[in-house]
Amino acid sequence: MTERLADLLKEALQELSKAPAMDAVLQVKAKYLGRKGGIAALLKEMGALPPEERKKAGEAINRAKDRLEEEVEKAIASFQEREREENLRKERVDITLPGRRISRGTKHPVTQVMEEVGEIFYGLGFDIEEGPEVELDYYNFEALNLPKDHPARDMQDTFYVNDEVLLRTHTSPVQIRVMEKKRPPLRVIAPGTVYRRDSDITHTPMFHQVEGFMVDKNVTFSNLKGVLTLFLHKLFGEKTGIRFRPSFFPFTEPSAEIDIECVICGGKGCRVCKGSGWLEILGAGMIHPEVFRAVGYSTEEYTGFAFGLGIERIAMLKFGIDDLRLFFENDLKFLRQF
Ligand code: 2NL
Repeated sequence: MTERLADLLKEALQELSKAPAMDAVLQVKAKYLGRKGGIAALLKEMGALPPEERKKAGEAINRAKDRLEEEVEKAIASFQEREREENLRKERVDITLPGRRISRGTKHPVTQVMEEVGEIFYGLGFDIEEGPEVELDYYNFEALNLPKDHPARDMQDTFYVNDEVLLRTHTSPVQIRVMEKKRPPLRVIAPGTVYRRDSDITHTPMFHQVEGFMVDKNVTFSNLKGVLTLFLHKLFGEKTGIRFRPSFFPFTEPSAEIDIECVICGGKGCRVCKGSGWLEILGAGMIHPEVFRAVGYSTEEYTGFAFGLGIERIAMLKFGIDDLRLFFENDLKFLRQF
């Protein structure tokens, strides 16, 4: 029996040493140390030995079992360590590789100009206000001295939702709402999207506008000239020539249109300024007494000026864009240039 035990141990250790992987080690463990394994078989046989031999045989088998168990545990530990190292190798990252570039979007040129206009007026103490794009006829027309059937309503083709509701054709209704809610002194600009039933090479049915106004005691046409001159010089450069021409709007009296020297040809005359050397850039005027009456302001106590400008037109001039439709195609090759 001693000899068979020695052979069994030798065989087991040999198989263990040749085990190529974890599952082979576990097979060896089961084959020799399991409930139906070689060691268990010898322990069973031991019962048949005479009592005086049994003790010695028992001790020998247990020693062999301990030894084998120790070797099996070592083999298991070694394969576990190997597996761990393998996993670490697989998970290794090259921290010197450059990261994936995040492609950044750009602000739309219309947004850029809107923000720049906003910043200039903000610097002059104007508040920036917004309002609904779906408006009441009252705020868009009536309160601006454009009663129903007024011929001047033909100047603007309007998208109507129903008799009383429409898409605002300018941002003036925002200013009416502000005047209704607050009392002078007021300095406000209203940037935003507006809608008109107009669609050709130079008109889109949706476009952007900034309107502004100032109301206080003793606001004069000189204040209008001063503020708008300063604004245009900031926007187009201090050396840009500016001129005021008389004009007409139903909501201002007197009214003016303001031109700048053509930024394309410097005033010599070109295709963009149609040979005149001047570009129309702003409409403005002293707020009409009828508008003050609609918002309940005393025309004795207060005067004010108001103005409006189209953002797309300014963006075209500032960035040298010759086709309005480019703003609304959302072609990234176009948009990324600004
Ligand atoms: C233009 C002309 C203008 C106004 C807008 C205005 C607003 C109120 C009262 C009086 Cl609440 N006027 N706005 C005044 C004059 C001209 O815009 O050519 N816009 C693109």
